[in-house]
Amino acid sequence: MRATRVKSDSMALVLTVCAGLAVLPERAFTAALLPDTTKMNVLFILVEDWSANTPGCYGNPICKTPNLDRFATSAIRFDSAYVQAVCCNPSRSSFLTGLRPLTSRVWNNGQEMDKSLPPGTVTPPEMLKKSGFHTAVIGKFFHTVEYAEKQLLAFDRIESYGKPPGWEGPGPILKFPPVKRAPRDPAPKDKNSKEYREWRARNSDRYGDSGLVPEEEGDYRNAQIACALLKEFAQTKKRFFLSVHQSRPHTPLIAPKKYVDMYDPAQIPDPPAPPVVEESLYPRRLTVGNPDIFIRRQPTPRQAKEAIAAYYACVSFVDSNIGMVLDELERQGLAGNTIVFIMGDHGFHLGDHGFWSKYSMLESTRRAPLWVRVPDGPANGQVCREFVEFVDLVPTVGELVGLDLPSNLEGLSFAPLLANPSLPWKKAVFLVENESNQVVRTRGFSYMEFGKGPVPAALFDLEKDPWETLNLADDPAYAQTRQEMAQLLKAGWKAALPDSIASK
Ligand SMILES: [Ca+2]
Repeated sequence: MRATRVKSDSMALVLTVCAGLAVLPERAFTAALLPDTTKMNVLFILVEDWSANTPGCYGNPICKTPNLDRFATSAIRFDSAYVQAVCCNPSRSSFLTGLRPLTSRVWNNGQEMDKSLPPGTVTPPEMLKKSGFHTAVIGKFFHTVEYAEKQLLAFDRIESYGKPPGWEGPGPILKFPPVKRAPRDPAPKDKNSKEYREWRARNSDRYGDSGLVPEEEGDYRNAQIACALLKEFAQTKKRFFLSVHQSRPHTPLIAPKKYVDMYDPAQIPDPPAPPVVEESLYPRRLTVGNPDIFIRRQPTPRQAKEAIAAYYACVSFVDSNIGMVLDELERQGLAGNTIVFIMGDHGFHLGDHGFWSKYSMLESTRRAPLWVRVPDGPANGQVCREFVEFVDLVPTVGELVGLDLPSNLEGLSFAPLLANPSLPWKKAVFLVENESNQVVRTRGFSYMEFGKGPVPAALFDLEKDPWETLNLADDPAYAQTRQEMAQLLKAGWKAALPDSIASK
């Protein structure tokens, strides 16, 4: 049930500061310290395959993200935000339903979301449309149109993306000149064929100059469409939910030359975890290989640096596009009445462990960037280092804008952290690769269980070994830790809820 809200006032803020958190404030009390968000718009900016190690405000000294860094000064940046699945479809199917992968029944890219979800599951566009929002999406939201036809029908406007059968919304708000580019050969139908694998390698396994100017790029155009829609929303005064997608830095790692030229590969450090993966560390990847770039092979050290530089170029290009949208939000006078979420859909390995993809249960896959700005939020500009999970997104949006949410959600609204980012919160985060391979991460350790294969479990001491290179599962000195982590994994997410919530 949603907390009764009151407009924040200076007295309430003073009370929190004086309380000093010696006693955990009531959840409703904390959330009530936020401004009244129940009439606000919602803007989502979703970015594909985005390593949390890359934005400047996340501590990267090389990758340039001036717009995101500036946005971070007016938002909460979540430093410990974790996805629940190892790749796109299951991660999105989780954070866009509020269900974990073993409940959504989607844990790989081949499982069709709308055929798998438990009956009665509703997603943000459906909930928000029912609540009177004008719902608009630009580019990808769910993994594919085919996997979410019913859910996509809830969008009043679909731009720059396929339309589900029966959708009858308006045509494109902007018309763009055609782009001259080398024709892309169509994908072979049989996804298990050798021809399909070769096609995928041709289209994904490359990096560098895209050969296009920004104005010709889909991601730039998505940002332009967003600006046009924001202008329309400002004029019509519709209460809106708008999702804007950026397809970079997903492979191929190509961007307009001006962004590629920002980085000198010689200045890029080697990947921080060695490319040779011992079988005792992490078994599955040895047989699968990298499916996105450097497919089934390893780059030379020089190629690795070039690819990382190209990934940074893609991130800087995305940053520029996001800046365009955020500036328009200001220009149209909507920033003061719009909650903004900027987020990846999962992380990406940039050569650590020799991985150049997602699909692992390691930190590079499971951690993703997340910023949230509630206009005039009392803690804006701060960093939240508490654990949040992407499955918390639906409950959070629901609490902020006042939705009636289903009772079976498996996340927890982190709205209280938007008022006070230091509030003691979740004790652990959880992610699965499938029904048998799972991980739990606490502040000090990550612990994985593998249902099959030669290595049944992996334990990493994240204080001493943040890049997870030394499996301590069989180290007698860590026997008790292993037992505790195994118990926590078995007990699951409810056992890791904040004490203030768990005791209710
Ligand atoms: Ca993705």
